[in-house]
This record gives sequence, C-alpha cells and structure tokens, in this order.
Amino acid sequence: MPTVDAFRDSILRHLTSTLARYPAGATSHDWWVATSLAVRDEIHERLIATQSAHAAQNVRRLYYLSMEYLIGRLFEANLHATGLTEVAREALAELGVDYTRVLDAELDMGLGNGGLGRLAACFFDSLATLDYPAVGYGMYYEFGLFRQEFVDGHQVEQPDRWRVFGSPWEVMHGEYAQQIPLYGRVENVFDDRGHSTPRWVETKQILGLPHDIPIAGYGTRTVNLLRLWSSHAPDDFDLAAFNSGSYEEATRKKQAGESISKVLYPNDKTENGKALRLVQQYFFVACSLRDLIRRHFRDSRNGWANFADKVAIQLNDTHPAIAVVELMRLMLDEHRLGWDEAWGITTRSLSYTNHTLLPEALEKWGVPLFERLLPRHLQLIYEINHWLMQRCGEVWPHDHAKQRVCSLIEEGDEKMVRMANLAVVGSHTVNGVAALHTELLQKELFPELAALYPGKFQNKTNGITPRRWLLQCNPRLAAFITATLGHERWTRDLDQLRELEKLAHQPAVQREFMAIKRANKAELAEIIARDCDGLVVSPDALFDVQIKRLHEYKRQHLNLLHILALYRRLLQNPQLDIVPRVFVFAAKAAPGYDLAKNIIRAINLVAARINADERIGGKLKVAFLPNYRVSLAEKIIPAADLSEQISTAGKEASGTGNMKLALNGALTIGTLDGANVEILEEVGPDNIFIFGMSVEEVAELRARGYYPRGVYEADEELRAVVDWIGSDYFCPGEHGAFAPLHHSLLGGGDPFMVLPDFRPYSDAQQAVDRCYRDQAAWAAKAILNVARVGKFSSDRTIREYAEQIWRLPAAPLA
Ligand code: HBZ
Repeated sequence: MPTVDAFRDSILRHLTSTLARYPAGATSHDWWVATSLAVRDEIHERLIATQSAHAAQNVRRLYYLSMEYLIGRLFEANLHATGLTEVAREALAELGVDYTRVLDAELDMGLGNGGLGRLAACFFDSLATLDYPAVGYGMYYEFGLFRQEFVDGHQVEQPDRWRVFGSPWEVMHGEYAQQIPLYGRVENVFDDRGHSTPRWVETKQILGLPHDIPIAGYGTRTVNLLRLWSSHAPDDFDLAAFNSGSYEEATRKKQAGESISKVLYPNDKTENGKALRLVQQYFFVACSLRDLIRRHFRDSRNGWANFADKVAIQLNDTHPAIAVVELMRLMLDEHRLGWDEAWGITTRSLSYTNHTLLPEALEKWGVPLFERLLPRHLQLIYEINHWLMQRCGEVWPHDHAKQRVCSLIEEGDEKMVRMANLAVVGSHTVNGVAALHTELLQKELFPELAALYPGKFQNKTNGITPRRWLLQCNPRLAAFITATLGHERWTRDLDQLRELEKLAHQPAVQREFMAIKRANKAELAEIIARDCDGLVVSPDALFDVQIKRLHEYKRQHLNLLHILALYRRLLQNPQLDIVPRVFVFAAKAAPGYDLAKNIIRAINLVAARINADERIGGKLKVAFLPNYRVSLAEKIIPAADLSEQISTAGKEASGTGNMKLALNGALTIGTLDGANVEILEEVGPDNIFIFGMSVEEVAELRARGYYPRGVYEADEELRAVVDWIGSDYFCPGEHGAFAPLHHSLLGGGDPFMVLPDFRPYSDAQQAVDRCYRDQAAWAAKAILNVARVGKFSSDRTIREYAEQIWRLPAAPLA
C-alpha cells in the first residue's frame, strides 16, 4: 500500500505523463482522472493477481448476464475498497486540492434504469468482497439513462454523455473482440449420405469490443471484472465503398454498427417490439457466451464435459434470456454436440431471476421479428417448444389449456415468443427477489410451470451493499457506529449492528443519533437550495422521502393527495398544530410514459404553490430534486426521517430503496408489499408504519368490482383533494393540465387503487406526526431500524445465491 508521499507522486505523475497538465492549470476533472489512475494502479495489481490465481486454479466461476449495471461513481468506492481513503485525502490536501470537489467531478456510470441495475452493482460489490470468482457481462452504452431537467414543471430529457471524455476505470482489450452474426437465413446442407444439417448463412456481422471495469472487494485483495461490450461495424470503414467515392455509404455502415450500444433504453418496465432492443440483447449475450466459452476452454482441458461444473450463468431478468438458445446453437451448430447433451449442459449452467409480476413488463417478441433477425434461433425455439409441449401432454393428457399457457409461443393475431417461459424452461433454478414476490410468482404468474418443474423455484430476498449505502454515503453515522461498537466488523458482517439494540434507549445515544441526522439534513438542505431554485427548507422539519422511478404502481400520486390534504387542512386552520415537514421527491419517468410525466408536473406545480404560500408559515415544503441518480441518492438517504414505500400490495417485487433508507435510520411508512413485509418482520411492528390493503384484500376488492367513485363520494376530504387536482388551481390559465392524472383516479378506474388506500395512509401519516413529536421515542425506533436490518446486506443475498443456486465456492487469494 503506498504512503502519502508515494501516492502524491503517483497523482502528479499521472497528471503530467497521462494528462499532459501542469498542477497549476489542472481542473477538478484533471485531478479526478489523475487520482483515479493512481488508485487504479493498486487495483490493477490486485486484478492481475486475482485473475491469474483463478485461472491457475481453474475455479468455478459465476458469469452474470445483465443489460444494466447502475454503478454510480467509482472513485470513493475504490478508495474505500483499497484502504486508500485517508492516503488520498492527505495527498490531495498536500497538493492544495479540495477532496470533495474531486469526488464531485465524477459523472455517474448510469448504465441502468433503477432497482434491477443497482441490484447488479450491489451484487458485484458483495461478490468481490466475499471472494467469489465472477465476471459481469453487459453493455458499454455510450449514453446511460437520460439526464432529467425540469422546465415549467415538465420533465425534459437530455442525453447522458457520461464517457465523452473517456473513463479512467476502463481498459479495452481488442484481443478479445467478437464477431456476431445477425439476419440472414437458414439453409439445409446435405452430406453425401443425404443427411441434412441446418446452416445459418448470408448473415451480417457486428463487431463487439470488450471494455473491462475492475470491481474491487472491500477488505480483501479480490478484484473481479465487469466486461461491457460496445458494438462496431466489422471494418471501421468499408474501404471498397470509400475508395469508389462512396464516403457516405462507408460512414453509414459504421454508424449502423455503433448504434447497437449507443443508448440504454429508458424504460424500467419492458420495451416490447423494438427491433433494436432485441438486437442489443442478442449482441451482448452472443459476445458474452463466446467470451466465457473461450475462457473455459483456456482454463480447462475437459472441454464441454465439465463446462457445467465450472460455469454458472445467471440471467438478470429475461433481457438475456436469448442465452438459452444461443448457447444451444453454439453447441449444436458450431461445436457439433448432440441435442440431449447440449440441452443438459444448458440447463445445468443457466439460472434466471425474475424481477416483476406486472403483465405488461413480461418480454415478448413477435415471431416475424425473430424470423428476420435470428432465423436459426427461432427454429431452435420451436424445437425446444415441441419437446416442452410433449412433456405437458404427458403430465396433463389432453389439457390444451395447460399447453397453451406453458408454450414458448403465444398464439394470437401476431404470434409472440415468450421470453419468461423460455428462461424458466432453460434454467435449473428460477428465483424471485422477496418472499412475497416468490410466492406470487409460483401461485399467480407461473402456476403451471411451477407444477411442471417442482423444486425449480426459490426465493432470494434482495440486499444492498453496506459499503456504499452506509459506510460511504453516511460517514457520520458510520463513524458513530464504529466508535460505539468499538470495531468496524459491521462493514463486512452487517448483523453486527444488532449490538446497537441495547443502546437504542440511552438518551445520550439518541441525542447523538438525532444530531447526526440533523447534520445530514442540513447538507441535503443546501443541495435542495442549489437544485430547486433556491428553495429554503429547515433541517428541523421531518424529512419525508419518496425516491424511486416514477410509476403508477409506486403511487407517488397517493403521496401527492396526502400533501394536498395537509395543505388544505392548514389553509382552513393556519393554527393547526402539525410537525413541519419537507417532502422530498426524486424520480425519472420513462420518456414515453405520459401519465408518469403528468404526475411529475403535478407534484412540481403543487410544490411551487405550497412553497410560496406564506399563509402556512413554512410548515410544508415540497422539494422535487431533478435528475435522480445513484450519487444523488447517496445524499438524500442519510438525511431521511421517513421512507415512503407505498406501492399497491402485490406490485413491487421487492424494492431496495426501502432497505437503504431503513439502514440509514429512516422509519418506513409502507404497504405490505415486496420486501416491506420482511422489513416489518425484522424491525417489529412498533418501529414501522404499515397501512393499506393486503394482497388478498386487493384481490377481493377487484373480484367484488372496484368503483373509485364510491370511495371518492364517501370521503369529503378525499373528494376535495381529487377535485382540486382536477381543477386549474395549480396551473392557472392552462385548463386541464392534470386531466390525465385526475382521469386515472376516477374515470380511468384507478387501476392501482389509490383512493381506497388514501384514508388508511392519511391515518398512518397522523401516527407518524404524533410519534415524531417525541424525539427520544422516534430516535429509539430509528436506531432499532439500523440495528435490525442486517438481513438486507447483499452479502447475505450473495451467499445464498452462491450456496443454493450457483454452488460456487469462494476463492480467496492465498
Ligand atoms: O427490480 C425492479 C423491481 O421493480 C424492484 O421491485 C426490485 O427491487 C428490483 C431489484 O430486484 N425492477 C426493475 O428495476 N426493472 C427494470 O429496471 C427494468 C429495466 C428494463 C426493462 C424492464 C425492467 O426492460
């Protein structure tokens, strides 16, 4: 490990030799690059040691296939992992450079939409920290998730040019480039005995280049890799076209090649039908499978015979589900294995994680599209399906309804390939991401497939890395915990936080905890002033936080209705004694999701009115922070008092923000949905505010027939606030600005049952208000939350996957 002097010299060397800069002329960005490269030197040494040890020992490895990795920033995480944080601070201080300005020079790696992508990032932190050999395959998007701005309350999307200036973390290895075929047709080739074999011909080629990002474990020397693919035309320029004067044709081909990895699709519930999306999926899966097969044949002398013993492949949702077919195709067509052997290897290697029950989010691709892009794959899908239908016929003779729901092909006007069914059939294990979700997965989504494959389904409740989501983002609380426990073992063993339980009722501990929370709130208040047009909020108010993608099922509009109810109560009685609150929102809406965008606008315009209304004496403030991203979450979460987890029961598969907020001492107000159920189990009913309909009650109401108007008529206050939203009060001169939102609640049938949960929610919020008045009691509950959420460490989750799905031994460096 370098000394401060050596590290300072290394920064200066990178500044001059890599960046060609004088210290005096260096910008924050230059210092960030130079310091990152100095850290990277240490990480690369560990990377080489890790990779050569793994290869030499021919270890079993996990290959994680994910279209998304929502990493955020890497600089501070890498400093923590290598133990260089203090060294870097001091070295930069000696150079007269402000450490936080260097941190803030880093743009987030926003290569994901939300929970699914962030889960992958947390998993890689845990995999390296626990010394599990793993490679994460994905896409090296040129543009990550769009940057969000607000203009007159509207969401406006701007491109996220996160790597126009390059990334100091990335190394491109041209020697591992891959050529991937697409399009074309299948022809039968006959041998001299009249046997025919199918051959995929007249394909177009795409070049995949691998960009490696090292992921360093915390408190260990293991460094794993993310290998992310960018797409290119096979020859940068078509020289023939170029020389014959066809410059435009030559550049067009180059652009078409690059378009595949150009941009992350900004939908967090699936993008159906878009050809480029299917091409992205196939491209990164095809590159990744070839690469992992190459690695296997490099390290192992037994070839396919022990492939499934050395290789575990995890499908992060159905996005990489084409891997089932591509792996079969590679074995059958390119390596000449027989069907049974190939199918055995495929299903012993692959496993699949499901992240959603929402029917509109289940991926399907039109058969004609498949035929055009991947004709050979479509043939193989039909072959797999033939065999699947046979099996259904054996288990349920003559029951065509069962066959229909199990089939890989959905019949209809346009036949569709069902990627979830393909992933289930091609995997040895399918997992849900929270106990409730896994139960519903088997009972509601795949009851027939679950019956066909008993024992295939497992639960793996999600988790979060305590390194980023406590140690790094909340240094005050982290230091307090370390000092109180007298050790730092909690960073690698989160159950150690249980020791805090017995201190939760000590007044001095409570005061210290609340002082930390207040300091974090003061910091967030500065960010709110900077990013919300000078909005001033008090760190003494209750910070009530809802941060997540904007979606109807997540019900930001339920939160909004409650804000309006409070505002109305205050207007009717300005003396009303309520705990002052700051409502904090952050959320991106998919660019094509009009209702979600309308809800953003409604919150913004209601916020503008409330924040400017002097009659309510500053008791309510609403801050909608633009451009939600990992680095902003790291600032909001430590400052939260209350965590809003208010989705319609049965709709949120797990949630992970709920875990991050609880770990940072926010109390949850939430429904019995996703992982909230397990948070309740861990923290106990006295330390969480649960409200609203259960999954069963939602189903019963739906079966009885739900009419929002009845609920609306029966509750005077609810009626008033719904009418208010429907009026022009918050958007004078702009008639019907929130008509889509208003319509969804009443005429549109309120699909996510906001109205029946309004009164229970409002009552729960009143309980929050009463509770917060007793700061000692509140502090005790908050501390108990911190103490009792050790279960939600992604270290626990990863150990469960390793033991129960991947059969993956840890391989610590000697
Ligand atoms: O995955 C989320 C779930 O909604 C959330 O409940 C869960 O905690 C989390 C991790 O398991 N799902 C997503 O974030 N999904 C996506 O981001 C997504 C992205 C592209 C798609 C479909 C879904 O095409």
